[in-house]
Amino acid sequence: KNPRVAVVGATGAVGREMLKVLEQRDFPASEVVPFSSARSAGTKVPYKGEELTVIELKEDSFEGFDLALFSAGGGTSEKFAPLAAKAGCVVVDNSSQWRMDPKIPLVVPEVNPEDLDWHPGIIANPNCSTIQMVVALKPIHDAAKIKRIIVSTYQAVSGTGQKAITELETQVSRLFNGKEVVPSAYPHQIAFNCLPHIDVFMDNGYTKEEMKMVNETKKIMGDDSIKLTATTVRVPVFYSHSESVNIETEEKVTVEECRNMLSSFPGVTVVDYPEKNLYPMAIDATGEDDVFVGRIREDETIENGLNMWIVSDNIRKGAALNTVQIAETLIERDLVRVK
Ligand code: A2P
Ligand code: 11C
Repeated sequence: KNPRVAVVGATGAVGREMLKVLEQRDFPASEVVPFSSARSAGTKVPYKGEELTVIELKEDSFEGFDLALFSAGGGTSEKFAPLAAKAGCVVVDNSSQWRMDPKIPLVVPEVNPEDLDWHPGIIANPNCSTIQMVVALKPIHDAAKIKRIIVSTYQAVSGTGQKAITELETQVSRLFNGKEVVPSAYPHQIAFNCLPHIDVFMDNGYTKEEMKMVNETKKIMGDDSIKLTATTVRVPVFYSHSESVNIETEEKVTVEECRNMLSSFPGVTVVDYPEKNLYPMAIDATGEDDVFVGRIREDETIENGLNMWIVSDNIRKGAALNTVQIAETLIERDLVRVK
């Protein structure tokens, strides 16, 4: 028997992509039902050639469901994920609400699928900028133990949601027509600009996005000894996050060995042909499933160091696809009880 699946936040940027990914991967569901807040209840979303009617999420919405995929913000997950779990659903949650809870597994299927085995009804999907980095670094960590990571990100506006996608479009168009822009999704103009500010500032001077990368990486890799420091930057790109990553390893890894390791790792494509001007780019990664890695080169200032450039579609592998892959892995490992 196939699970009956609730998609919570189905009208959002990630929720819509979840429906698309479920359809593209022919996910074995007996039924897929989209939920949103009262604001968009009654609107239609496309799925498998049909238009599904979006239903308002209520406390008793989860009766009769086996699996619930959430992407409707932390507040919605805080309130509704425990209700869904209580109703017998397995929840895969894309918000930051449960990620650092020691009782909740935080999973990237290529990296730590075994952590699904101890799920208590809720599984957390990591932050997009963390997911693409750990997929690329996992084979290197296994082979040579990563001691330290220095990462700077170049993140697309779609990470903020639909309102920021619209804001970048509007600002570009208004500026070209000589009109003024009034920032709303961000504290400053995002068109033709870079903001070293993602999510809120914390007491230590880092942003929450930067601290998510630090803490989530350790939890997913199952290694608290990895040192990580991050600078996260919003850039005027619609889709796909790019990352400049510097690592220091315990054992030596040559550029050639790194390319080989990454090429044979599931979910990674190496694009590294500088002589042909070929390297990963946001516009090429968008709509794709893989994490793309290039510009692999030795850090000549330390004994065992590498630099690389990691790009992936933040809405797909960074959110919707990873969530659906977690659901698929749960089914493969027989961890969903279909009522
Ligand atoms: P709605 O369209 O009704 O606001 P995005 O991140 O792109 O802005 O999308 C957020 C998604 O989360 C939307 O589908 C939104 O629905 C949904 N959402 C927000 N708040 C709630 C809530 N309290 N209950 C259910 N869905 C919610
Ligand atoms: C961004 N990484 O690009 C954020 C979006 O914790 O799931 C995802 C936030 C999160 O703005």
